Amino acid sequence: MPTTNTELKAWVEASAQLTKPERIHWCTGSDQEYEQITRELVRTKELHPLNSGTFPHSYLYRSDPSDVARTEHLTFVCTKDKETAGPNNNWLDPQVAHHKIDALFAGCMRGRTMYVLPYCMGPLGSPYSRYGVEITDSPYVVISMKIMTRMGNDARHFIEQGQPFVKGLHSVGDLSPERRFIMHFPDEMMIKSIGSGYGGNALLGKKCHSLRLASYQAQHEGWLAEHMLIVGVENPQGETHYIAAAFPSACGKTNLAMLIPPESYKGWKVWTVGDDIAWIHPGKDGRLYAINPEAGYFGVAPGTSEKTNPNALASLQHDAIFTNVGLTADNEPWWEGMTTKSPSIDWLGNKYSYPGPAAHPNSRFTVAAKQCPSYSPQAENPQGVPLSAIVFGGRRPRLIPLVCEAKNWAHGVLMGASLASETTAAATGQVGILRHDPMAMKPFCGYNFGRYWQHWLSFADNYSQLPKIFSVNWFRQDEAGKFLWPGYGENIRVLEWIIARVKGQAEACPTAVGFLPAEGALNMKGLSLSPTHLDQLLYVDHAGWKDELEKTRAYLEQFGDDLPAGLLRTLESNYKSL
Ligand code: OXD
Ligand code: MN
Repeated sequence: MPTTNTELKAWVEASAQLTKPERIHWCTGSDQEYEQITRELVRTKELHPLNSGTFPHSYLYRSDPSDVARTEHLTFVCTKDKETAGPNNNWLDPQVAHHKIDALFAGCMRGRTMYVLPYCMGPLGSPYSRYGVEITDSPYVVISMKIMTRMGNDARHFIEQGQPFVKGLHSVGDLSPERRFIMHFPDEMMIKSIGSGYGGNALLGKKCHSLRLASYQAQHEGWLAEHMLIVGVENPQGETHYIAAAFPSACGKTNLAMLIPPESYKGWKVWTVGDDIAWIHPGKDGRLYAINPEAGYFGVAPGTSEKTNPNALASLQHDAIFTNVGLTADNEPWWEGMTTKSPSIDWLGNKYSYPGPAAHPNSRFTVAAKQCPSYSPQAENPQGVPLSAIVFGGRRPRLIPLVCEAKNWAHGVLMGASLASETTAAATGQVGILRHDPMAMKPFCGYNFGRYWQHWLSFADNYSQLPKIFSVNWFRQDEAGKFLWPGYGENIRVLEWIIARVKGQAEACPTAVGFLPAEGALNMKGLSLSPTHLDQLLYVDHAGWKDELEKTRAYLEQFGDDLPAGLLRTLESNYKSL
């Protein structure tokens, strides 16, 4: 075995004993290995090579049609007691969970190769990076993890030197939703996932490690693991401010992370540090610093276009994997929202027939972060980037203003905790239902939300230079159901105001729900938006807010004794001010 780490050796041996693979392959993470695995997947027709002239080294992967999104009802957090996992998680006693899932793992890799993938989340050698080893029987997972993480010998080297590592065991099993589970054992730093090959369930470095286990670890160690993009916004004077922003899955994090400012914003530039996850640590100076633990993007394809995200399209011109998208007659990937060409084959591999869809609504692209034209020169900084602002946003047709600054840190935590959004195709279940999704972490917080909010609140006691907190809503609609705000590149206008507020240079109106941009404070140059639209975008409906806070209180109260008194107090004082 290519390891001297006795813990790793013993665990790989035990996993092989349980799953009975035909052979074991230790991944090196080399380009040759990637080539060899993709070649083999092409031979077995699991990968479909795309047009080599226009999309060189790129592939289409079609998953099992029943395995296209995260399955939250089959995802468990297995802590010693149920209260630690909290009402926000499905819980099983760890012993019961191991027993249940090991029965499914028994012999499941017979005749297959077991891949052992050492990986690092975060820049190699950063004091904030964390390590893991995923054992899997899915070669699709191997090539995806090569893109999404620092995978292979370099990561193994750190583990050999004694860095702790998360143990992840994954098998596609028989892909039956009846025998699918994603189980987390935070006290053992272990993940076991079976029955799904879908990214969020199977690339264990992503949601399972970097959010569920990491958030649990972060609570104990005094940092934060968040479902946030990270961007640097550079102004024409060359000054860059970093913003971390939490939005629920498939609500535009990747688009905001790769924003291109409109014509009227000459000299402004947005730099992408991360599009999905931020690990946030307090620095010695009392500021918060963020790293992106990932090395790639696993983005939602539909809706990605020249208009919405030209940087993503540019990133996808080579060396990308597309999952469950359609194909054009030229053997190029196609999805809803593309304005050029038309689909000829749908995501299931059938001849496309109108009205479609051609691509699954949760079809994805997987691509290395460094292929993005706006990839930040600071993205690999081992110390992370200093945060000027934290933003919470959801998909809300009514009530929530375009942008609002929290009155203070505790109010900002309440804003995050009150986040609600319409469900999307990133998880199985009905789409478009308004649900509470605090800090956009509902599917990802590895412990009791009540304790998580307390952890957030505690930062105000310990650090002096915290970022300001804001809420945004790009999705407010008029009476006729039309979006009031153009979004995408125009969102820079809101980011500009946020940064100006951080610098104490923009006017705001104090309202019962927070500080809103004063008249004329949002830069509208070059945007033809009627003043009534802007009024509607910033309108505070007091009765609606009272109702909202009552619903939030009812939601928060389910956390009982774990609900921080400070959060409830903040809610009550907001209620009174309405
Ligand atoms: C994702 C998700 O894939 O949030 O990032 O579901
Ligand atoms: Mn996500």
